[in-house]
Amino acid sequence: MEQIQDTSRPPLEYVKGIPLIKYFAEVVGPLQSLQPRPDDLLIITYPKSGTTWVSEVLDMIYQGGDLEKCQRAPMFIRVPFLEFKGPGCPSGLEVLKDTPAPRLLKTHLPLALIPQALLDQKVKVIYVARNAKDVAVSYYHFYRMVQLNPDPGTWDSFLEKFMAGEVSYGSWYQHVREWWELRHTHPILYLFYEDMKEDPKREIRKILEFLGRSLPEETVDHIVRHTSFKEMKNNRMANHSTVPTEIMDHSISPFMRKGVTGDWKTMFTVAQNERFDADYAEKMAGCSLEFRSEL
Ligand code: PPS
Repeated sequence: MEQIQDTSRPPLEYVKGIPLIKYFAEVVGPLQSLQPRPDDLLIITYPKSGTTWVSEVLDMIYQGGDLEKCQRAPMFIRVPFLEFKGPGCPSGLEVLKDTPAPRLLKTHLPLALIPQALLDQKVKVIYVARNAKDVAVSYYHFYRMVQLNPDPGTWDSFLEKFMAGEVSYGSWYQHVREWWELRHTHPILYLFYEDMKEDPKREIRKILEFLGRSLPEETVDHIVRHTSFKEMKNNRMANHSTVPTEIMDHSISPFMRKGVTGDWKTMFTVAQNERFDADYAEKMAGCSLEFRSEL
C-alpha cells in the first residue's frame, strides 16, 4: 500500500479540464490501462447520488441475497472504487487485482476520463443520478468530513463552486447530461435516486432485467429491506465507518447522513434557490432529463 503523508486538504488538480482530488488525479493515467472483462459491471455516478446504495443492492443481487456473503468485506473492497487513492487504504487499482469476476466497479469519472477500453468493449453501466440541489447539500457535508477534499468554505461559497463546476469531478450538469446522451450508443441503465426512494422494489426489478438475472420475490423483498437507509446506516460493511479517520471523519458529519429527498430545503435560502434555478435552467436547456427535487 502506498504511503501518503500529506493529507492536509490539498487543492484540486485538473486533468483534461476536470478538477479532481489530488490523489485521484494521480490515478487517472495508470487507470487508462485497465483491462475490462466482458462480465464487468460499471457503477457510474456524480458523487453523492446513491453510489453506495446501488452498490449494496448490486452486491446483494450478485450474492443471491445472502447477507453473510455481503458482510465479507467493506464496500470499498467488495466494489473497487477505480480512481481511489488515500492514506491507510489500498488504492482502487490494488483492490481490483484481487477482485474475483464477475466484478462490480465504481467510478465517479466523467466521460472524458473513463478508460477507453470500458467504452470500446461496451461494458455495461448502471448510472445513478440525483437532483442537483440534494447533491450539492450532500456534497457540502461530504467535503466537510472527507479530509482529502479542499476546505469547503461556507455553504454559500461552496454552492457557488458547485454551480461553476469547481468541485471535485467538475460539473454535475455536464456529468448527468453526457451519460444520459451516451445511453443511445452504450448499454446504460440510467436510474434516479428519487425513483429508488419512491419504490426501491420497482428499481431493483429494472436492475435485474438489465442484468438478465432473476431472483425469487422473497429475495427481492429481502434486498429491499436490507438496503434501506436505516439498515445500511447500521451496517459497518456498507456505512464507510471502517475507512480511516484521516480520510473520513464521521464525527464531523456521518457518511450515511440523512438519505432523503428534499433536504436541500433546510440549507438553501430563498435567494440561493432563485439564483440556482435560473442558472440551472440555462445549464440544462435543451436536455430531456427531468429531476424531482421533492417526493
Ligand atoms: S459517494 O461518496 O459519492 O460515493 O456517495 P453516494 O453513496 O453516491 O451518496 C451518498 C448519499 O446517499 C445516501 N444514501 C442513501 N439514501 C437512501 N437509502 C440508502 N440506503 C442510502 N445509502 C446512502 C447517503 O446518506 C448520502 O446522502 P445524504 O443526503 O448526504 O444523506
